[in-house]
Amino acid sequence: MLTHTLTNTTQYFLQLEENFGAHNYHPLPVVLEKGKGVFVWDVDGKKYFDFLSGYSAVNQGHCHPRIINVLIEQAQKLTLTSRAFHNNLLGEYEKFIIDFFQYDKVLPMNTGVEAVETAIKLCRRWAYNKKSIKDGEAKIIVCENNFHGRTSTVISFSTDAQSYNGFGPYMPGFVIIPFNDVEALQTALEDKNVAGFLVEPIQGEAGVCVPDDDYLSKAKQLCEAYNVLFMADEIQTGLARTGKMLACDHEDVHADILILGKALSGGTLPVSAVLANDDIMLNIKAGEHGSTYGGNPLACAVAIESLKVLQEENMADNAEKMGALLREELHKLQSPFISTIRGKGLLNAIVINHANKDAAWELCMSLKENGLLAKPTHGDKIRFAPPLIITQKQIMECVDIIDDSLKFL
Ligand code: IF1
Repeated sequence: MLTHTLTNTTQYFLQLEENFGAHNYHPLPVVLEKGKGVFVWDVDGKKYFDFLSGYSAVNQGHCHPRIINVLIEQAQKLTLTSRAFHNNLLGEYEKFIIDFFQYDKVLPMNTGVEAVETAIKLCRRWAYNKKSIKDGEAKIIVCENNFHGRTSTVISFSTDAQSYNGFGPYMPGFVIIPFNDVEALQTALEDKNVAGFLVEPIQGEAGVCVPDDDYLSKAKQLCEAYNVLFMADEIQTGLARTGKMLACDHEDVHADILILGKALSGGTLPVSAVLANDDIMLNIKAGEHGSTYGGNPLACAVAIESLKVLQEENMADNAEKMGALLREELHKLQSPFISTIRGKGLLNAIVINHANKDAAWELCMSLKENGLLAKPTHGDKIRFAPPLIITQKQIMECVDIIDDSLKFL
């Protein structure tokens, strides 16, 4: 095992957070102050590959020059109007994003979980207006081991004890079924009060669980047959991360409600969105839903540029190719400590198999020493999700770092 000594500068910043911030996270002991592309630098000037990418918010790479330029220019002009007045970017953004993803309408929000909340409200409202489910009785089907965010409604259907326990009372109206189980979905759909099915195309927090190749298309067909809305939470899987613009694109599935966040702003601002066709979206009327910052001109300008950058720089293709290379090279290491290597595009995870139950954390500490940042989840899994602009040469360099670091386990 490597011994990990922290510099005084690093310790100073760790101590500040320890003393003055809530203790709701357990980060790696590294303090970053700069980012560019696939790299970040800590307060001592040490350089790292970023293999987390802000949980996939920084798909375009840190401080992408085009996105930052638009951010700066718009910030000097107009940043917020609220929705009490119009602004000259909202409509342009709305038109751009609905053309981009082929929907009739978009509803702009800020954080990912707000977009999930919006989708839930929209789905229920649609069910009462269009499906004549009795008011207050709509149900939404969700999957075990889901992660959709942290509001009190959304954690009400979490099966993760850390997210759920001790935060009740909980919101009713959710039915939990196993992920990647079409039969369980069909059984659940028999309930006439079901309005929607909310699913992550690949379960991120669960440890990058990739479902069967036809799971999403079968689930979508079933939802259609039962007149139930298929809602895709592509907050993490979306925006080129898995090798297509959307993870649903791998199966040519067009969700009834599409939920986006994270990389919609290239890691600069909280920008999220819910997309749907008129038959669904127009059930919410003026004054019934919204947000102070939702659709602000700064967010609109940044979101347009963030999507353009993904498309014009072919980041989905690169994610597909570099992801395949990364998994192939990781397999070649034949490490006895890696029991599983899985993922799609550049959304990947390895599962650590070691007598020491802290091995995944120890490995991340060694990776950090060797210049690569990754974070363990659920004890034994480590996510490998670099920015989508990573090159072949850099992937090979990173695999060498991983190989070296495994020797310290
Ligand atoms: C944290 C994980 C990632 C998400 C999906 C909605 C949201 C998220 C599919 C909410 C957010 C985050 C939040 C972050 C950890 C993280 C995460 F480890 F939990 F699974 F990305 F991998 N739907 N995911 O993944 O979006 O409101 O946060 O903008 O610390 O909670 P948000």
